[in-house]
Amino acid sequence: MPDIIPERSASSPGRAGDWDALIIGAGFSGLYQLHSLRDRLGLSVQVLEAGDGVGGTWYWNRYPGARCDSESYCYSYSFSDELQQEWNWSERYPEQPEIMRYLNHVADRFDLRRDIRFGVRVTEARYDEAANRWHVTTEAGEQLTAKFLITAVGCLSSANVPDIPGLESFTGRWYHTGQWPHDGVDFTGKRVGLVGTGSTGIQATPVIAATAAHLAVFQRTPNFSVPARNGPMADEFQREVKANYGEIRRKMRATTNGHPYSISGRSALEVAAEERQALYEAAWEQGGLQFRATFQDLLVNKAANDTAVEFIRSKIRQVVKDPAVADMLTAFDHPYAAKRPPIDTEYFETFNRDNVTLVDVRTSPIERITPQGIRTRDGEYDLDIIVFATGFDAMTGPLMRIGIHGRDGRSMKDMWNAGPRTYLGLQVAGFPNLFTITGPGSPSVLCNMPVAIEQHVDWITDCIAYMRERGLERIEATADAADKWVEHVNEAADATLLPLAASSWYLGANVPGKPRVFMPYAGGMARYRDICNDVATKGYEGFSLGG
Ligand code: N01
Repeated sequence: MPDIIPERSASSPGRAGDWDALIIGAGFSGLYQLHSLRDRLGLSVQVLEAGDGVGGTWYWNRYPGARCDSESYCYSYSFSDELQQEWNWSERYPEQPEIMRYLNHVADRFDLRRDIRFGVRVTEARYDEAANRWHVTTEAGEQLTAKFLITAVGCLSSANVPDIPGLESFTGRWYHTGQWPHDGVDFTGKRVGLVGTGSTGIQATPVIAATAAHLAVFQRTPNFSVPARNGPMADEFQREVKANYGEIRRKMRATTNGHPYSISGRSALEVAAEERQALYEAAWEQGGLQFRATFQDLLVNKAANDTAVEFIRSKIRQVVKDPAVADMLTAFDHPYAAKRPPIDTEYFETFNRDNVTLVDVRTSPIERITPQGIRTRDGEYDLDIIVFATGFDAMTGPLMRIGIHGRDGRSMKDMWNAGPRTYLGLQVAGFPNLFTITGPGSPSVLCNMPVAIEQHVDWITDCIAYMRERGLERIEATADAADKWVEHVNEAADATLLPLAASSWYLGANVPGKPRVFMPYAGGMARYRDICNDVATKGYEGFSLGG
């Protein structure tokens, strides 16, 4: 797609406050969607962003140790060759400030800021059928209208602060990692409690432990983690990547997870024990999410998965000196990678420090937060700071907190009270001209996110171009297509081990009262892309289009 920037801004509204398209969110997806609709199609577009800057999830998640688990050279946009040639990454995995520098560079390079309004939170969106317009209301009470409404709100942007009794009585300071203060938190000399051992808690633990007087990690579910093996980006590797970006991007688009590596064709069960061990050792040394690709059946065959579980368990036991702590860290209750697998830098090593305690809140649950700290069934922990690394109301949360009402005033919240229902994760029946980038029912979080985002943005942009060429004003997923898609999403999940993790946020299980439905599409990114392309080639099969 060419980087065409028209001489005149296309983004002046036809009449006050009325736009061709409104986009909610200025993260990876909102920025690229703005560029595509404005600079490729020439539409009038406004982006409404709650934060004071671009970045989306990276704007909010500034917690200590925040770093991307995808490798930097492939956690980036592919739509502009000039952009990928001019940008240099400094490490194997980019740290949060580096991703922010990158996204700010993108916003400047493509002159995006003039069409983004910062500090504007959308509180309601209602579809007006007679006018075929979306009416959007902001927290400040402003009203805007648009023919197309596109949510670019991310999958992990609605913080989940657990409802633990007594939190309001705590006399220290508490923070959620997804709403981290922009001027940072000084842990020096402080007694810190960290609740949660997902990807975030596992990244934050070693960094907080390095300066805190004492760190207590409250673990409910032991988690698998593989070393990230982060390090500086070698100049030679960067040159090689840039010389081969075309091929690398082609490969990323053709794989299940949107990463530039293939999953092995071998079963973990067909190789001899010694060879299996050697392959796991090599993958462990290499580090990163690629560990999942060591064998083709790790995510579909429990016996194969068990071999990975045993390997990781033995590695943790070699690192952690106290056998009782090692027991707590390895009392796994789910298959490896059935929850999003973290990668780490010295997470397990941190439990060998004198100033770190692991607290098992599975056997001894948190009872309440007191003015002094956290009380579990069996102990009291005096704290100056509590850090909640307790995750997000994922995928549906960011959409639900905007009151979205479709045809006949029907609310998305009511419609999804038994779980999300979309067609391709892109549209919801009864909500014409609304597109949900990386919505539930699409691969999104099971994929390297920029790959999933670019695929959705390109598909939406092509769809709107198709409509404009034919004078079509309205597109809406049919209820029948959505029903069939939901069935297919369930089948795809059931063909894997992913639903076996009882507490996974993929299932909504981390938020009390949320329906347990496997939300992302587990059929693989490459297959999903083919399905979406096929739907478009057949004149947007499963959608009803009107004048
Ligand atoms: O959240 P999580 P996260 N009492 O939901 C625990 C992405 N990400 O922020 O498992 C006690 O995974 C909960 O325990 P349990 C990535 O996709 C990406 O870590 O429910 N504990 C769990 O241990 C990731 O998967 C990157 O029993 C409570 C933890 O809190 C996603 O974001 C970095 C509790 C939550 O883990 C979310 O990760 C970080 C309670 N009441 C994250 N409630 C990068 O690539 C919850 N927990 C950079």
